[in-house]
Amino acid sequence: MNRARIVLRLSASLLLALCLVAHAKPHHAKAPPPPQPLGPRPALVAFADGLATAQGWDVAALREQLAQALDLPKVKQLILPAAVGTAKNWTAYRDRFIESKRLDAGAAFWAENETALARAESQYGVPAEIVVGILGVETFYGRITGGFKVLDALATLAFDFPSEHPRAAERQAFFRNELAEFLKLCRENGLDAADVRGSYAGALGWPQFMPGSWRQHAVDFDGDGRIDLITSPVDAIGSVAHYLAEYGWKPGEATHYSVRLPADPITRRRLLAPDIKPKFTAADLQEAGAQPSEAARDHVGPMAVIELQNGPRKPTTVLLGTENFWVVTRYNWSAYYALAVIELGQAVKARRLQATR
Ligand SMILES: [Ca+2]
Repeated sequence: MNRARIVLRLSASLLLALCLVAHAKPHHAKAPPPPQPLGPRPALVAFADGLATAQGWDVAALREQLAQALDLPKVKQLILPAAVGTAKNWTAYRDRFIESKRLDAGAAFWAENETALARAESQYGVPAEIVVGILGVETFYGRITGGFKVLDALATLAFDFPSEHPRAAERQAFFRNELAEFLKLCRENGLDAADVRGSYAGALGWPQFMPGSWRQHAVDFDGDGRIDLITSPVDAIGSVAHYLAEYGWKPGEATHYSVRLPADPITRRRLLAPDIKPKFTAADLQEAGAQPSEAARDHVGPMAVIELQNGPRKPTTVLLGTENFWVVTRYNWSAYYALAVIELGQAVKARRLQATR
């Protein structure tokens, strides 16, 4: 027999075998089962009865609507925190947001909404670039607002929250409240709850407000008589500025400064301990051996010493966050998020000035 042919045939059967092995792998075995309705479980029924009674809604209809909501496995997976020990990387995080396409979109958004941004700035004291930074990081200026059915996502997290989450009980209670807020919001704004889409956690529209934040902080900024964060960028602009103002934005105050920390590890640890909470005056920092920038030395009010990791090997990024930096973290509890918002806003502003020059 021709030796080459044997090799060929062997190879062919080996290939076939490899294909079979590959296809036998669990993720090829079968498609995941389609999501199932939550059904009339006791906690859901009690919630529906309590909410419908308090609001004067049809009890049976709400029970039915919630029982038919789908229990989404993907949502339960996404709500779990990232694995412990994963080194964060500010440089990589920054590059995801401060990139050419988003800067172009931001400059176009600013040009289209110049009047509304200026009006929000004069009314609430929040600079246009911060609002532009938030809307760019959250949804790429309304392009990515989430594809999950919010009713299903919130019902999943309200009644089938993954028990392996470290703060499962607290988070489940939070999402039960957000579900109630969502149902009220839909009735108040004439939205069909079954149709509204958003993030896996139920965040909505251009600014990705949670339903409770929408009801508490959103404003009708285009004056059409309704608050619409899903299709009105102008309502989104006013609402973001109003939200930050309500959390204590100080007009005219910087968001952050540069600093050099002392080498002594015990002092560094003490300065970093309050994390994003502004606790130290410029004098406190200098007394501890830190070297705040000249502008930071003139800053009145407390500052936070913030350290951002740049992967496992590169030196960290260190800065002083003011109370305004802290206000940005009220939108999303993360120094990485806040700095990305601030730097995106600055970069869009620079691109805009370049374009108009
Ligand atoms: Ca409106």
